[in-house]
Amino acid sequence: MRISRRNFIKASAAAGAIAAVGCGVSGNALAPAKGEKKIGEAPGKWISTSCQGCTTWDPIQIFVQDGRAVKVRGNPNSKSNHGTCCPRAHLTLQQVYDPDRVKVPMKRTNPKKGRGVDPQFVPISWDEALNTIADKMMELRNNGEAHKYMLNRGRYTHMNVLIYDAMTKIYGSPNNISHSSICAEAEKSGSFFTEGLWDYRDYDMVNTKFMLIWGLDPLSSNRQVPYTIKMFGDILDRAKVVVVDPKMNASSAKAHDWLPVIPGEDGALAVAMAHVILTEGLWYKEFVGDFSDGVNRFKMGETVAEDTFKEIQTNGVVKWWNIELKDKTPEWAEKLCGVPASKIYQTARDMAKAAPNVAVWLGPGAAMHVRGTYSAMSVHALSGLMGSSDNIGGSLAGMKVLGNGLQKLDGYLDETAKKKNKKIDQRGTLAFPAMASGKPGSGVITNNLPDAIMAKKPYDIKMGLGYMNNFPFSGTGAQRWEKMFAENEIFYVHLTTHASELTMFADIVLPAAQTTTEKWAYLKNKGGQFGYSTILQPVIKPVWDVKADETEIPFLLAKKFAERGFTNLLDFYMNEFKDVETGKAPADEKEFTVNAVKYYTQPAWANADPAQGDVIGSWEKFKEVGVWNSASYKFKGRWGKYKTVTQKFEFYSETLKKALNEHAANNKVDVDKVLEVCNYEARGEKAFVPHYESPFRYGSMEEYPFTFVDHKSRLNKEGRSANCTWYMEFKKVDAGDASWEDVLKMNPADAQKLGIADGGMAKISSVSGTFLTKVRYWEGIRPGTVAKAYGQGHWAYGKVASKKFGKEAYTFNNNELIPADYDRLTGATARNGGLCGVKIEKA
Ligand SMILES: Nc1nc2c(c(=O)[nH]1)N[C@H]1C(S)=C(S)[C@@H](COP(=O)(O)OP(=O)(O)OC[C@H]3O[C@@H](n4cnc5c(=O)[nH]c(N)nc54)[C@H](O)[C@@H]3O)O[C@H]1N2
Ligand SMILES: Nc1nc2c(c(=O)[nH]1)N[C@H]1C(S)=C(S)[C@@H](COP(=O)(O)OP(=O)(O)OC[C@H]3O[C@@H](n4cnc5c(=O)[nH]c(N)nc54)[C@H](O)[C@@H]3O)O[C@H]1N2
Ligand SMILES: [Mo]
Repeated sequence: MRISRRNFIKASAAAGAIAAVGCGVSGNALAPAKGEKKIGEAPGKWISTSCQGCTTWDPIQIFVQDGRAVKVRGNPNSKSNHGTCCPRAHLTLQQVYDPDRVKVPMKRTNPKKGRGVDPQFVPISWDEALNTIADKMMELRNNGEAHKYMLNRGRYTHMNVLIYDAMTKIYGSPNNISHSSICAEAEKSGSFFTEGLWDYRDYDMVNTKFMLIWGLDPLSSNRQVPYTIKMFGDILDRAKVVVVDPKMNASSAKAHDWLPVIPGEDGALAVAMAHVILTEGLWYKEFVGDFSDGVNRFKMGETVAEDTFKEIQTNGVVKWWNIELKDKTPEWAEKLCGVPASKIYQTARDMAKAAPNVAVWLGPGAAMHVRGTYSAMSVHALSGLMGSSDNIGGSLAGMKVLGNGLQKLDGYLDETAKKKNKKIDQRGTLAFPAMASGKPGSGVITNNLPDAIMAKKPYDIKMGLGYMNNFPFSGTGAQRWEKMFAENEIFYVHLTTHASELTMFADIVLPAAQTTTEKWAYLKNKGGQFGYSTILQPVIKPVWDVKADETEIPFLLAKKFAERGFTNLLDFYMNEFKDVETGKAPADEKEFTVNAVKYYTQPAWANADPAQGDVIGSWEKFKEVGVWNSASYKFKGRWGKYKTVTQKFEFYSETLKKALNEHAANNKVDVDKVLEVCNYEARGEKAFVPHYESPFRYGSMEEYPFTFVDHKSRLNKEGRSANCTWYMEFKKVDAGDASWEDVLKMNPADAQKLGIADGGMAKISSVSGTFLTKVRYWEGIRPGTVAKAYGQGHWAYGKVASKKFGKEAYTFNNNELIPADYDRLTGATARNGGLCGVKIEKA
């Protein structure tokens, strides 16, 4: 090999470009338009917008030439991504120009519903579509059944308040149901029940000296993907990086150490680390405090008197020790979690050496378990012991992002809208505490909808409107969603770019504007120590006859309601969304949309105080720069003011105790009964401290000896990129995966024992069913476990994603294999933590 690295890169970049143009790309985004100049020859312009590929909500810019979007980059004005984007932002081009998009409104003419049943969609006008929807909604309302209408929200922008909140509430239904609990809700309980933060965290990648990445792969997914890709090399130079994940991933491939935990045993590993930190006197004294006489009484197996320890920023460290930690040695943990005791000691000691500049990055892999609240708390409690909560190099809350919230709706609610009806998802019932922000019954339980609706408990549902969601694919126990739609008369409307699985059950399909490229909106997020507000705008003329899901469609429906005598929603939209500069009321749905974005973002773009963040000056300038950055993070601002019951970082969670007691009282039982019904092991005081719970598993070890590990692909934009050829072509960027394939990754030792060849076929079965899959040998997965990336296995969506559109998938969807269950304290869907036992046989 005589080729230099630089020349090699040049050569491969050229080959890549040829492949991209020549491979029959969906829509051929890069091909010159007829009679126009080639890329590079005609003038063009970078336009600011935001990637909607994941919850990073990355500020980006798109280069537009002759009205075509041709290239994507990170927005250089962003302080959170430093002008970078991740591989997925580029897929936007194929999404918007995908020839398989829904191009006009359609209605179903075949009343029969089911997988493989042709809906016999026929094109209709926007007017007919909106009239039909408005008639149905008004009919329900006039019959006193407004609550039998539900709004389903999948991915969204912050404009969702107009359709998700305002439209649903003013119309008079309690059922605005989001996807949050099939997302990563259980993770939030880790920081909430310890430090009162019901949110995802930011992690200080600039200053961290030890990074413990636990149950996620931040180079591939999570919420700061571009920034992590940019920073990871620096972090490796400065800090020790350790990854806890049953399978190797992009981060552990580079990290100093990888602890391949047995799925679901995270709690054992975490409490054993805490045990080492306490017995060896390694906690961060300035945060946690110390024994009054400086003598460490944390000795294996020994109870400690509470009054001997004086805590500073924390609550209950001695209680935690006495109730849970005193016997939880690394030797005990090793047998459960599969990580050698020596590694547990070493990791705890190395981490403590770096305290308080320690980032314990908690991800869904350690939280979205059946007993996930407690593993999430156990992992996050390490940030307390390290004094790294809200500290330099540690785990941070967000900076305030300036913006206006949803206006008050009270004046627009009539008798129907004021009626108190229960929500359909059974939140707040004994088996579903769903304690978002510690309030019982306040969290959504998305994936329980099929069961609740089929049982008609609390009642039946007659109509649904969903946007940017695909629950029959994205929810575990996916079969239940299909059954619900096939067997119940639910008039369903889908606002979508593609005919996905959910669309195939719809009665009306409305072509939605593609979020990143065709729609006005904004998003708020945090990353790299800054908060930000980032704009989305139509960078091109919409490719098809589409409308914006969160703004234009509800506005047009409001007009239709008004024509039918119900004016409240239109009144709200007309009165509250005058142009903030001219005071002019919106003339149509387009003006309404821009007025609304302008109104919600005004405090940011009009900000004049540099202490708050960027001073942009005008709406025009905001559209150009695309992003408003807050001032940088103020460390330790929350010390002494945590939003917990004690205002301290709680190792003994008075906050969880209060919430559990409230839920028990609501249901006239005691806390132990709640824990029993909700399938937790703790009883008594243990329920209030981070502690170990054994993983709950579907399928016995005898019948289903392997454990299934589900994970995200670097190229997944949740479920939205599956029809891109670039997704398929570059699939090999996921460690262990292959392009144009969806393989089950098996340790060669396991596969050989079963006589399965590398590249051979196998049958995989769980309690939910049996599926065929291709097997790939991979040492990056621990024996006894098998892994497959989530994202493929569509039987609808488009020509690339499915084998026979509307009928057949070329592989299986992980959510058909994984049975539906929950971390009931949060309502979150469990898909990690080893809940899915599987059997593998040679096929
Ligand atoms: N590339 C990509 N990035 C995304 C998204 C996307 O679709 N694609 N979506 C965005 C969204 S909506 C979200 S919610 C976030 C979530 O994304 P992340 O926060 O990164 O988390 P997941 O990939 O859901 O977490 C699964 C990880 O946990 C590991 N795991 C599985 N079981 C266990 C276990 O028992 N213990 C431990 N310790 N680990 C386990 C898996 O191997 C995998 O690495 O990502 C966002 N970013
Ligand atoms: N097994 C497994 N399941 C998972 C995950 C996993 O890691 N493993 N991840 C989970 C997570 S974190 C999340 S957040 C959920 C996401 O799950 P959902 O909220 O259901 O979102 P998507 O699957 O992305 O589906 C979005 C649908 O919207 C449509 N669509 C695509 N682009 C647009 C657009 O621009 N506008 C509109 N209006 N519609 C559009 C398409 O029909 C697409 O199918 O999935 C969850 N499901
Ligand atoms: Mo998510």
